[in-house]
Amino acid sequence: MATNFSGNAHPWARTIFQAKLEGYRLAMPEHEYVNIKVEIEGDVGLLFFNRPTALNALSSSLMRELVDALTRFEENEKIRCIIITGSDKVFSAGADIKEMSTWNSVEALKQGNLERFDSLRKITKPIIAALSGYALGGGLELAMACDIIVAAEGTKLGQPEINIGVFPGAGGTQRLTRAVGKFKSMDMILTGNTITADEALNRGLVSRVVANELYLSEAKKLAHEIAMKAPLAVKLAKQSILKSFDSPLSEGLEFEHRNFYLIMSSEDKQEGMRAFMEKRKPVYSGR
Ligand code: DAK
Repeated sequence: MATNFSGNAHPWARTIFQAKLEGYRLAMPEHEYVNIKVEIEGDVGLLFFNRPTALNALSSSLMRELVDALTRFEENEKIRCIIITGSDKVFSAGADIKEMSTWNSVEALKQGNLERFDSLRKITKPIIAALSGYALGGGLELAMACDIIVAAEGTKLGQPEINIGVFPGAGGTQRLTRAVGKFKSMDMILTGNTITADEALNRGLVSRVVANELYLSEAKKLAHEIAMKAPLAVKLAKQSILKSFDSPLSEGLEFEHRNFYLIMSSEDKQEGMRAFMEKRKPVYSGR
């Protein structure tokens, strides 16, 4: 017999069932976040990791809150760009080693953190990671799952998992290799050594490096700049770029061309081109 969760089921049963449906999102009031903080600045949603005593280690409860907050940002039509950041001292020192030390394979699977990392892929709005201090292990993997990375010049980036008897398991072996190539990726992952923000920039691992005190303001400036563009064009451009990681060139080109045909019917395409010809700034509606 099918279970009807809209009926008299216990509220917790309903919550868990709903969470599974929504891909591990657990709906929680925003004011109950304890491991993150969220702010909305105009059309930009900001998410701050907030576990200073654990150097923003990505515990399961932090990851749950992260997915919840990102889903809210995605659903909020006013938000057009998202920033994920930490503090000046640390973006994130990686997955929570103290928590992970108690897990065997079954427990790790049950926690579902891998699915939480992957859930970033469902967010269609651009996500900027703003790094400062350390971006290590799962912290760097999370940044690499974002769309743009702005780093303070003093940031140390690395995959030190090998030093604690494991290796990057949340996308690091794949995304780092695609960003910096096989040889640098092998060097970083097999030694666990960190690299500087400048080296990361030279290797294509980050988008921009700025003075330490400017990383967040630079990320905000960039986010507001993107937020002013036509939202549908931004969404389809992001989708098309991400497609290039998953497909051969011919398939990627076909995907891009279809998205381009699609955008030709948007109101914002009309507005953008009309505004150009009328020598004024466009006003986009998102349609
Ligand atoms: N987890 C838990 N606590 C951490 C932590 C971490 N990753 N990093 C630091 N802390 C805690 C320290 O234990 C310390 O706590 P107390 O001892 O005071 O209670 C506090 O934060 C301050 O740390 P330190 O005293 O060490 O601070 P320092 O400034 O001296 O050193 C450091 C900063 C970043 C160099 C150092 O803390 C460090 O090396 N941290 C560990 C970095 C690391 O190894 N990261 C990789 C973790 S493994 C997956 C998902 C994710 C992952 C894998 C799979 N699936 C879903 C499948 C990812 C794995 C990882 O990221």
